[in-house]
Amino acid sequence: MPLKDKLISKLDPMRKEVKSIIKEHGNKLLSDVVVSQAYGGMRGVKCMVCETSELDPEEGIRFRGFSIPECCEKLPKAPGGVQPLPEGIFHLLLTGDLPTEDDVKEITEEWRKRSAVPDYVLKGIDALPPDLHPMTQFSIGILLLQKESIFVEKYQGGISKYDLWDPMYEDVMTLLARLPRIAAYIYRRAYHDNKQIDPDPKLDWGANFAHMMGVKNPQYKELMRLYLVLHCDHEGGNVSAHTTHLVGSAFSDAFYSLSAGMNGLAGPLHGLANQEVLRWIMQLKEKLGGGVPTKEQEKACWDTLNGGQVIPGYGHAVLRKTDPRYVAQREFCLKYLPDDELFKVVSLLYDVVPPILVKQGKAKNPWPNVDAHSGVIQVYYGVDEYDFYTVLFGVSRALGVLSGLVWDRALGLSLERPKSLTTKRIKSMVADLKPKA
Ligand code: AMX
Repeated sequence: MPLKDKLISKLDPMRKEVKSIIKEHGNKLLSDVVVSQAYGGMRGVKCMVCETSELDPEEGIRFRGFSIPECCEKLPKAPGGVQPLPEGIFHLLLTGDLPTEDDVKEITEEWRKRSAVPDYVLKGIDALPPDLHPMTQFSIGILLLQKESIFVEKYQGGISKYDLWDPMYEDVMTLLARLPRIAAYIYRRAYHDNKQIDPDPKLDWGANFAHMMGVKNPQYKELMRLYLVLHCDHEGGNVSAHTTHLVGSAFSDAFYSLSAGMNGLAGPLHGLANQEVLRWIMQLKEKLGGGVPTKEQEKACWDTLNGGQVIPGYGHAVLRKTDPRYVAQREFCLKYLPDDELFKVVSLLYDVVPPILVKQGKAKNPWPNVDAHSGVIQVYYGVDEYDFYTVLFGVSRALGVLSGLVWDRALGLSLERPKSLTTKRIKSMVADLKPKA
């Protein structure tokens, strides 16, 4: 069954289920909120819905119920490849079903058909300083695509809010089809004298992205397939997913919503941590005189902490164990680059950093997250322009947050509008508030 028909077959049952949950249980408490949570980034407050994935603090992410090892095993692979195809994870996130080989071929073909990036978008990027941070260029590139939004056209033509998922789906498919070209264009322009590489219509989405970036080693195509699967989604509350969802709740189209989400991903506490990790490791190497540093790393970690900075790539707002996305990348390294010097540094840091963070006693999770590992693999394949790493993350994250946007409109989710309070108001309330049991 074609992807869109499959999605259509899921809509009514899901809408009925949601409607009946709201009708029967709508006034039951999901969460209490205490004063410190209002000031503390709303950690742990259960107050939003995301269908595509769910994060367990101990186990890590599950995409539509499937863990990372299960996805790596069950999702279709490219001919001759062993890594899961990003088209497959998109199918899973969007429909809730594992795809067949034919399903992923259909998505590859659909994205190929929609992939031509209009000239004015490339010209718009050309007008930017090449040394403007790649995430800024990426966000602008996404916004420039907005001119062709079908969602806007249909909305202006008059459409029921329950039918908005359809033009949203169309925009999402076009946007995903074009993202690798925009990202690769920015990469080649910023770091390779603007020598652009034409897409190869025979390649799948991830491999074509690797090809357009110009990395020759064929293993890199496999890496990118894995990378684009691993970073795709992390439930609804993280900054990039929440921002995309929030902006979309105003019926802003997919281009506005994703661009906003990417601006959040560009923060160093979120996706930008991947570039910061590499910068930090290289500074460490320099400080320690090159080579694989030894336990002297401990001192360098303390210097960072005592300087009031965070150790990038460690800690997480929800996870309380080593991130399975870190583990999957570590397994890739053990297979393809076991003797790489930087991989050894990363492995040593895995021994050194957690006990230090525990000793410092602040971070609730001393274990590495996804960003602690991704950069060193890029360096191994010659992509050593750290500032570009968050764009790679962004291309992947689009798969999840855009699938979420289609479902937001399909379920008719409301404009997001929580209630804020002033400190003055909170002070006036606290005497009468009960402490959490
Ligand atoms: N190094 C030093 N201190 C850290 C730390 C780290 N890696 N992780 C957390 N802490 C500190 C916090 O800054 C906070 O200090 P404060 O009380 O002085 O404000 C304290 O420990 C408690 O924080 P927390 O509840 O454990 O984490 P959080 O939910 O507030 O923040 C995160 C989570 C990811 C922002 C934080 O762990 C961090 O800054 N890590 C480093 C940056 C990073 O790797 N970000 C990427 C995360 C994954 C992603 O989104 N891509």
